[in-house]
Amino acid sequence: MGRHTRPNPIPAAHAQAWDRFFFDGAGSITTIDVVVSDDFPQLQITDAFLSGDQFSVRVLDGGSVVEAFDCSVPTIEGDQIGDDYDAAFADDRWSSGEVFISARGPLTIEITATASPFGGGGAGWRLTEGDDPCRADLDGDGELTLFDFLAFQNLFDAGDLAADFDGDGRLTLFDFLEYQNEFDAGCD
Ligand SMILES: [Ca+2]
Ligand SMILES: [Ca+2]
Repeated sequence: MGRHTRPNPIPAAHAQAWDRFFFDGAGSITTIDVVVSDDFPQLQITDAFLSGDQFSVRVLDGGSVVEAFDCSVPTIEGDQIGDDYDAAFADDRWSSGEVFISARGPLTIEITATASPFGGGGAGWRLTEGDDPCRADLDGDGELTLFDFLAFQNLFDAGDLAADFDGDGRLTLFDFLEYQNEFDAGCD
């Protein structure tokens, strides 16, 4: 069991590249301080090197959990892929997972190794581009309610391009229709 801490926030300009982290056996925790921006809101985690490790991830704002997910279960132990994180992320022999982070600003990523057949290893993480899977939740309370509809209407009436849901740079009836579609589709 061990605890690794990176005290310095990773500059956003570096956030697109995969960065390596090391972990000890199962139960060890790695914490990484980041600054999350609109440019790179998608957190991706992947095991690399020898397959078989598995992770559980939380994103913390102070003491509050703002996102949490379990990485996939690796399908095999002991296959070697080196530090090719892109390949490992796409390959189900290596545990991986991702989440869209809604919160912005300084946050802490906490990665717990939940399985580690070789007693430790190396893995990768990065922040990258991503789309909000629930952008219809305009008031950000995690549910789609009448208040989100009202918030949309307010943005639209104010000429705020946050209401440009079809992304054509203008506010038209089609934004209303797109908003309604996403609202009806729900967030899960
Ligand atoms: Ca809402
Ligand atoms: Ca539009």
